Amino acid sequence: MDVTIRKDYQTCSDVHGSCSSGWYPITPSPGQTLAVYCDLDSPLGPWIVIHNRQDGKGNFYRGWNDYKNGFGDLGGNFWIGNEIIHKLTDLGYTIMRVELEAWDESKRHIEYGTFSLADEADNYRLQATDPSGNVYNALSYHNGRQFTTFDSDNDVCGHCNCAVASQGAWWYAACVDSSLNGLYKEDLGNDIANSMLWYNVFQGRSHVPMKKARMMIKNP
Ligand SMILES: [Ca+2]
Repeated sequence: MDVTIRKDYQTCSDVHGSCSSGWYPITPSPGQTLAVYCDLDSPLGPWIVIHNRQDGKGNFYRGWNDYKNGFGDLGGNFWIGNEIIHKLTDLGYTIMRVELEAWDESKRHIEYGTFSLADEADNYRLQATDPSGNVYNALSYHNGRQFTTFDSDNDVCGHCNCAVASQGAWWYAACVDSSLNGLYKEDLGNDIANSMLWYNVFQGRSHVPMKKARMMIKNP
């Protein structure tokens, strides 16, 4: 896929100041327009939202091609697609912010000053370094790992497929400190290893199901 950003909306920054948060078109390939959500409300934006989960709607237990090409409801719960994330990071969208909301409605965030996905030949290998924020860096364990889905096992668990074990798709190692595409579960006080989780959101607990999660990128 040849990603070009439409000149009139080359970046979310172009609409900053004159418009509010909303959907703006980019052109991932000639003749194809993709709406991306530009978040102008979160600090130090605007951002292009690449992943959003705000309730239990939508199936995130999907295979390689769905995660490659993207899926979901762009007005609700979605994964924008590994191919376009790779192309956008290649174009310089190399700052990534994760926003989390727990079931007690407390909020956490972490930003990565250096973020990129490699190409499909390298199974969309993750780089996420230079963290800052107010939550544990639960991507450190996944930094440098390839993407794994239930039908494409690129993790380092020799006896398992972490996507199957964790019911999601992620840059699994063996297996998770974070898994924002895991199952949507309510937090009733017990850790749930295959849920949409972020390690150590609450001190002393490892696999806490999140209520909301969002990932977004911008250029420096
Ligand atoms: Ca494996």
